[in-house]
Amino acid sequence: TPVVKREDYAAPAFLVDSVDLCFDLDPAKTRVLNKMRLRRNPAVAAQPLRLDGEDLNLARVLVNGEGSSFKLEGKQLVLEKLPEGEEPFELEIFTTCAPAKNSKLMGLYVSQGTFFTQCEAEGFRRITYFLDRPDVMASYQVTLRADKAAYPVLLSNGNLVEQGDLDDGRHYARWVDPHKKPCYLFALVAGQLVAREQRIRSRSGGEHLLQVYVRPGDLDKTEHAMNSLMASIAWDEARFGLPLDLERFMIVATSDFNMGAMENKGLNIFNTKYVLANPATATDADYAGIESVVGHEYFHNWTGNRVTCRDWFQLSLKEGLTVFRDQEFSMDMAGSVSARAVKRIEDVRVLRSAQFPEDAGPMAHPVRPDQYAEINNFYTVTIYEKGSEVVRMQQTLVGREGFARGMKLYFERHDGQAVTCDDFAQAIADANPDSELARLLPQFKRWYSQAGTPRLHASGYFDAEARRYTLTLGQSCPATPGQPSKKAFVIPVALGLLDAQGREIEGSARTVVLSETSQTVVFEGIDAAPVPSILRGFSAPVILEHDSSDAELLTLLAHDSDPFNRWEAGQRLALRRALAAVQSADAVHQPLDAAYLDAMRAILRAPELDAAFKELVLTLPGEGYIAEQLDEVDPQRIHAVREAMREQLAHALQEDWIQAFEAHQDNGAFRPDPVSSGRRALAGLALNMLCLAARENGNPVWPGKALQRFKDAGNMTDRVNALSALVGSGSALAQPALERFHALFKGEELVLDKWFALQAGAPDRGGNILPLVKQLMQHPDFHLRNPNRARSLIFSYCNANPGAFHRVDAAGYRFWSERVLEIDAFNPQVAARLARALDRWKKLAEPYRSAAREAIARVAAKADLSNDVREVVTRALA
Ligand code: HT7
Ligand code: ZN
Repeated sequence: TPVVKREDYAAPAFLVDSVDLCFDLDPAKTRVLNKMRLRRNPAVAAQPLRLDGEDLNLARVLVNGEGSSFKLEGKQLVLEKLPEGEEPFELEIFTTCAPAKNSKLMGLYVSQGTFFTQCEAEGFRRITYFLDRPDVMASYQVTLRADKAAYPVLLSNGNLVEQGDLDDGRHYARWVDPHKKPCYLFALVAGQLVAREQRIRSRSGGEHLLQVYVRPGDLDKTEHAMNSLMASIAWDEARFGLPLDLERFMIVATSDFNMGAMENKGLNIFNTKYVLANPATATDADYAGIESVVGHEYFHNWTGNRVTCRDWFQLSLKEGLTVFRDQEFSMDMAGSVSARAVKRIEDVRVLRSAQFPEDAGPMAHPVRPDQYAEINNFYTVTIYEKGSEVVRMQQTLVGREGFARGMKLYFERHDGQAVTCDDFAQAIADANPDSELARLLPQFKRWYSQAGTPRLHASGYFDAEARRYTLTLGQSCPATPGQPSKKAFVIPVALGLLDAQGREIEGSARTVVLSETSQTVVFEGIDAAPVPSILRGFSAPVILEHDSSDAELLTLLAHDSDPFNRWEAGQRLALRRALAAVQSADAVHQPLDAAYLDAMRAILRAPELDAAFKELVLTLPGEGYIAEQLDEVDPQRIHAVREAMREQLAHALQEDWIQAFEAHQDNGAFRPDPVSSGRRALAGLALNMLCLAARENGNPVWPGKALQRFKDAGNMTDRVNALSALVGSGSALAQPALERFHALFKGEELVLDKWFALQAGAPDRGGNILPLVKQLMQHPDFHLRNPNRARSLIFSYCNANPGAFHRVDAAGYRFWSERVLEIDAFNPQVAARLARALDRWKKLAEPYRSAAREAIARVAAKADLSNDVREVVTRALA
């Protein structure tokens, strides 16, 4: 497969001033008339015009109104004889495409009778021939024509300037976007939709119309999305001084979408999962997801749309920055210090359980990659989540106000431009010339160029006589594909010292900027050996290696003023026990000791701690995270150990779980705020634990209570928690409850996704999950072509249920390879995501390792594989 290299970037030979698109929408054959005004780029030597196109039928090409010669070279349309000189010229291209046959969901497609587009990264070329690259920004006018009864709503970017009826029951709408944009931000929607509307006046006095479009019948599920949009607008103005620059801002929901949502200018298109919610159908996690994705797409309006990427290697310029912004938004919305910490812990959990493995595996790449075969494979946790951490470190190094100043300078310099990650970091540094970031900028930027998760080594030495504590910090970073050795990073390490009683030692808290391979930090006037709290708030995306004793970790867990490190101490204690049990030669038996269980009991009982925080502390590190700590992974053993730990926690703390469950019942109206959702989360965990304990002792009381709660629940969070307590503990009541759940939510697509996911992700008892997944594939509600449904069943099994997926008989891997190939035939992007499930196969113990390699080789052996899947499996086998 040919690769695209960052070093090969060249400015476009032609610039597009304006685009006038006219669509005659028809599912079988849509006609697209594209009239462009182009001119040669004076900065680039004369060369033919090469336009990208894919799956298009070309009917006509006119230059300045006259027929013109052209060539089709591969997928490109090449025009050699164009007017010389710098004068603009008109290029008219007439093509057709077949939206109803578009199963890739890229370009123009039909979902449940409605037309949608998805153009990022390279989907616009599936609509018309174009210079499909983000550094070509143009003004767009769009005319949509369609049957009025079938497609009463016709939407595109910008402002509606004209609409009316045509002959034969057709109608039209004309939209003009006042802002120049790259073609990946183009969008259209046409279909039977209804909108929740809201008029707002912004801080600066501008009037705006906000609309959330959904299918008729879904309007009662749009309130939270609209509230989230209004909150996002207010937040961006208050925190960064960035106003809404459009009269009209629209969100449209579709059930068929490859990703979460898309930030098309003024016309965001969303997966229904991130729009629709009411208390009966959506969980607290769904509500939080909607707030963060609505925020994310809205924040792109500045970070991505007003200032966009020069090329796709700079993707993190917009994605890392926008994730950072949505994380900060959710934290600010959460309010209290504790709720902010809960959000931070959740974000770090995602980073460590998904991005760290990516950075250690065959798909490892820098935040600004150097090459790709398929850009769609690079919408990764590295670009998004690690990219966000890289922005966060910049904020840490210049301070919150300094960062806001840097953002201001970034927009002053680059509004309306397509720029690079270098431009961003330069603006933040230039606005803060006296900062550590400015001093160390070239070195700091290694975070963009070097892949891999750095290790932060810490060791302390206490000199009682000198009353001095010396902390030595060192760093190293493992090799990654194509990068055998790494240079030192700039690592901001927030830290502080506690005394033996757990009190913060005054004046000890600071942020040390580690830029050498080793540095020492000296604390004078220390009376007794302190307990260091290192990497507070997870101040850098690194793996901390520090030999803390259990006693030190218990002190941190009980007393640290930094909630993140309090939680982290609990995770380390659990991890230590999990690893000891996994690595021991003995049969798995009660991996937890009294010290750990007592500490957890104390947390559960602590009156000053919030329920949400308790739930996080009492949740054990995931199986994937445990696996990452090991050189050789036996997924079954890890699963058995973690299950044994859960059962022990369930038994040992039974009285406290009962207390926690009973003390966290809310009967009032459902509100998805951090306090109430935290209470539901803890009650849910408690119920889970109580059902697990009941499994051992055969006591039917708690499964019975769980069933009752499942039936009576006033909201989806409580209902699904009760159901998963029954399913997770293998209760006999699980099956009837699942049937009831299905009957209750028959027409609710997003709830049915939960139903499939819950079953595919259930603990495997005797190898029963794979046959169940296969059986569920035959269920009338299962549709492989719908990405949400495919994810809910197939991905939940292959990616999120290691104990069931990694089977000694290799049947899980066979199933995986069959599904990758089956999906690749119609939707390569989704197939390539699934293909990543075996990324870490080289770490597996036998017999898993050989079987996994064989399964990957089986996929790679297929001749007509997509670029997407080909890149993933080739890297995996390298
Ligand atoms: N910027 C959006 C990326 C996206 C996307 C990329 C490839 C294929 C389909 C896609 N749908 C959305 C999403 C975002 O980060 O906001
Ligand atoms: Zn984004």
